[in-house]
Amino acid sequence: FKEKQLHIGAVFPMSGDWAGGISCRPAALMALNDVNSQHEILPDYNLTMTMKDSQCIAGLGTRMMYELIYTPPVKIMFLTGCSTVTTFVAQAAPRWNLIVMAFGASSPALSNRARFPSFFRTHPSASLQNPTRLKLFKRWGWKRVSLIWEMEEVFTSTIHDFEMTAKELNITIVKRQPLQKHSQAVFLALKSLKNEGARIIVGLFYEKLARRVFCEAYKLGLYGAKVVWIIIGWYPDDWWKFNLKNDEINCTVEQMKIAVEGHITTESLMWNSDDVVTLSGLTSRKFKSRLLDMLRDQWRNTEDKIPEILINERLSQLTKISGYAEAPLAYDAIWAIAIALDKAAKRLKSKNISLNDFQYHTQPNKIYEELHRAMNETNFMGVSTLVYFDSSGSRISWTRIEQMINGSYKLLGHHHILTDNLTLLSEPSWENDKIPKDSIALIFQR
Ligand code: ABU
Repeated sequence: FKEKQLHIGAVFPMSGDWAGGISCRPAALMALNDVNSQHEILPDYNLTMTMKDSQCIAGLGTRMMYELIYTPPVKIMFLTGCSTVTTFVAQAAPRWNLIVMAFGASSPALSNRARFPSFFRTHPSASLQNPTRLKLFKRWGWKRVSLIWEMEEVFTSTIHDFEMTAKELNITIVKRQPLQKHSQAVFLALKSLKNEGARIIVGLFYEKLARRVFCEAYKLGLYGAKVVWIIIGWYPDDWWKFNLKNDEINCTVEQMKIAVEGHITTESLMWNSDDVVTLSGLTSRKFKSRLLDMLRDQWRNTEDKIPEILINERLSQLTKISGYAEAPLAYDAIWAIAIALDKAAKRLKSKNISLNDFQYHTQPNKIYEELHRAMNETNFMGVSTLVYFDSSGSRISWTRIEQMINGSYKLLGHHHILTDNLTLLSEPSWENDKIPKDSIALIFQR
């Protein structure tokens, strides 16, 4: 029995552009339960989490943050997901001496320590994908690429990072195309890409807009043997089939399947190998089976009763559930918070300060300072591999490369940016067995 209470505030995106909270919330709850039922870390404190849904909307998420701050009890740290929300929460948090930990925020902008001094994340920055993309382009002989991205800071900052590195490698940007959400804007943007002769296209957008993009690409014929799309790899499997009717995407599943065929994805590797025993004692295999139980409970207890047969169907295809890929990051985020709290508690004890003395407005704030220091010292084996933070509060990881073949993702290989080690298990399948060209071939006539 742990006598004292410590509270953290959490904002999960349960719907919207990235509904990762669906899998990440149960993963965080599982971690909370595991932390509270052992006695080495935080022996005197029971950790509780007050949760809100941000719907991955910046304004709503910020309101949730205020509600959590101004409704007792005092929260000592914050947990967030979704870059658009996290950016606002993490920028404001230092005003209340709050450290923010994100399990699902990939925006490279968040690595700016001057703007986000109290921010840490278990989710790697999306800028990690750029060296991998460029490595692949070199391998396939592509020197002319086009860029299209949703106008959110998470993507704008990734594109900015891409362009800086691409420039050093003498890669020419054929077309830069920012993208608004509505269908007419998507149509015009893609038409303009097509008119410029775009062949190799890096596309960065949330899943919902991705469906619109590929539907318009189908209508305009911007797909097939001569066009290669390189997009984000963290969408759930089958993302291109979801919600077509509800979101008024005027393409059939068959048309979408044709449009997405052959695209390449890159994404951070977020799962440890099956049998590695982690700090919590869990292996990834065990974590997965417990997550499955948690998800089952979550769906059994929803207000609108979900039939058991549907629950079983969903659980038989975990990789199609939003946030499944990132669930280990949420589990490890809670452990990182608990370890930092424990370390800070021990150091503060010698100064006669308890974590329960934490206040939002004391300056200087010894508890905040010790917590920040402890966060910087994080180093443990988690279900998402080794957890430690660089000087910007982010993580480095392997990148996984996949290709969509006949409606399913096929693993092509991995890349590590620090060692520049690219291991390809197989080359992509190209139509006609030829690597597509990066530009329209010039035909000289006599
Ligand atoms: N892997 C999910 C990242 C979501 C986001 O950055 O908003």
